[in-house]
Amino acid sequence: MSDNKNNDLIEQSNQDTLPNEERRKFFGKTAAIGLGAAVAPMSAAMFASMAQAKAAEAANSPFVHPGDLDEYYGFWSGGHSGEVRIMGLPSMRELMRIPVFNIDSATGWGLTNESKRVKGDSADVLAGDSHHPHMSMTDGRYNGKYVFINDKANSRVARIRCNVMKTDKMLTVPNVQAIHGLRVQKAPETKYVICNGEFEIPMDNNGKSTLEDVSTYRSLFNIIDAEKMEVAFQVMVDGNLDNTDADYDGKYFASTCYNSEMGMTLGEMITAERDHVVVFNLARCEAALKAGEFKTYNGNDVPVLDGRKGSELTRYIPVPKSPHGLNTSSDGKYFVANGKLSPTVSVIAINKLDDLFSDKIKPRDTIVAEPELGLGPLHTAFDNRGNAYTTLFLDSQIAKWNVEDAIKAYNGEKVNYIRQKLDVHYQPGHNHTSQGETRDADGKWLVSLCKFSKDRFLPVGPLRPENDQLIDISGDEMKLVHDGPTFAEPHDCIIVHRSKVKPQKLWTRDDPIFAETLAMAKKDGVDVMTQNKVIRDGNKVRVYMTSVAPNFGLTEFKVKLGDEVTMVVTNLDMVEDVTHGFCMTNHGVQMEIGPQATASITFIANKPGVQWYYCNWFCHALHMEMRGRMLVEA
Ligand code: CUK
Ligand code: CUA
Repeated sequence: MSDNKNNDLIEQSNQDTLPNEERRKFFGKTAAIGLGAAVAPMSAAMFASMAQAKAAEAANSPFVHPGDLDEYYGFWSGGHSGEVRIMGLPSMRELMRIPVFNIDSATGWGLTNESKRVKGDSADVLAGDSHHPHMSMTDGRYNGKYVFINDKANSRVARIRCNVMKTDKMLTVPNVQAIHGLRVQKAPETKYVICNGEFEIPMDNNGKSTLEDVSTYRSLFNIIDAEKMEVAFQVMVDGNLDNTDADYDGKYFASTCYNSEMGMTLGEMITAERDHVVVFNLARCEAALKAGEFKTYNGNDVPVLDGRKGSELTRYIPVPKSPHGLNTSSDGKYFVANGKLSPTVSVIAINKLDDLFSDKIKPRDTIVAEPELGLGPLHTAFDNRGNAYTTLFLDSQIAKWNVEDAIKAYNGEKVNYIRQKLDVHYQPGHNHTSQGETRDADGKWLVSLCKFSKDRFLPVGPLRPENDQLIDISGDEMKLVHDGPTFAEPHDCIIVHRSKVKPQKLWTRDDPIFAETLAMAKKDGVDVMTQNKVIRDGNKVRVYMTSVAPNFGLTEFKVKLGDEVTMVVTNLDMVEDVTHGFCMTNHGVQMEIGPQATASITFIANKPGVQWYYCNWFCHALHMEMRGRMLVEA
């Protein structure tokens, strides 16, 4: 174990002992006193707990005992729940939910003014379908800054800021429908987020096209500036686009296409024996953009490059049949396209792509292996020992295979590249290895996200949970060690070592998420940290209120029937884990106010009389008493 890890453990253990310390103050009168300096000395129990955790890591044990901390953060998509979840691995405990494209009554996500600002032009869209969470990287390694996620349902991309684990940017991508595959540029850093428009639509989708003539229908590859969260440019392709990934050199992106036929019905979409992988040449795309070689559509100014067949920006590599997942091997050598309707995966050598783009070789010459693995290969993950793990949806198995042996077999040598097939329960979609999409792949854990659980859990009615299974891959054999029920629908996940992620314990007062709210307060001449004030501005009323467990700064205020009321609540508590809530009864108004945060929510006071408001996050022994009255004068 490196010193680095050791320090990390000590820090985490310190964190672990703080709650007791706080609880004492919490029930006293000193809740508002900061605890920043309170670092408990190491106790014998803590050393014992650390030793236990170290032993567990060494033996790759899935057991994380009460009071111990997980070694990895997992970021799970919530599928059509629209959210992202943070898991602890190997315990598989759900640690937190991050609302993104959904609305959430606990935190007020989608209800508060701050979250509506983040959602921007889609603030009124209340649903979403999140698939692919991926963390920003530097030099092919997670950098702990952001997690990006797509919304297939509403063609959006969102960004989660990992220091607070909240969604901080959201973007509706124009000119496309159904943003599906999403990954990040791995190196030299995540300048771009890459994502695919899956459904083909008329390029100018203005109601003048027909259902019969599909000649103007296109799919676009999207390159998004990761810092600005704006579309940098789009690339028009032949066929549609499904999943995508990037190389480790910052040169190429690759996407699968399952509908090269441009069929509009299922039957039409699966006629061809081969579809393709499109490879995008980033330098050439950027040069074309600079040279102004683009068009715009639908009345917006997003540049669209032409990357259809014959273009210098792309190459099309034929692969069998309706491929789905696209995964870059963690050694940076290969793109692997998963055959779905073919029992094979196609292994593309990334070091042959330069020759492909200079036309020295033909597209199929980049294929160095096409191992047959089983029925319904969807996604592939990698360890640090040259092995790949492919989900077989129809066979309900994970196939472990060796990449170099598969290449030998493709070259006619008699070698068995299959290492093991493990039954999973049931019908796996994505899988992911610990840090397996980065240079830090460590070959310890594999998660299989199974779409069906059937008989694996107590029955809970016609709707069943899915089954996220944890598999120990540290030895020669894969071993299934845990079944974990999950709610719809973790399509994809990533497993990030905890040393990469450093979340804050309190909000900082200069956080951009509530900067605009503070600017409004400043305009109203209110210092939200010290003042409680009701400001009337025509029929708009702004109520500024502090909260310190167990008190709101105002226990009563008056408005008039029909007023538009904005509540601005600031949590002055400096104590970790003391979150307050604000709920106006009978108004559908709820929100979270984290320690040192300001949050706001706006509603119409359309019910005359006395309306109680209360704190709805349990914060104190006198939490029930943390309430006040709004009088709505008729
Ligand atoms: S997709 Cu769901 S199993 Cu959206 Cu990545 Cu393959
Ligand atoms: Cu404040 Cu409950």
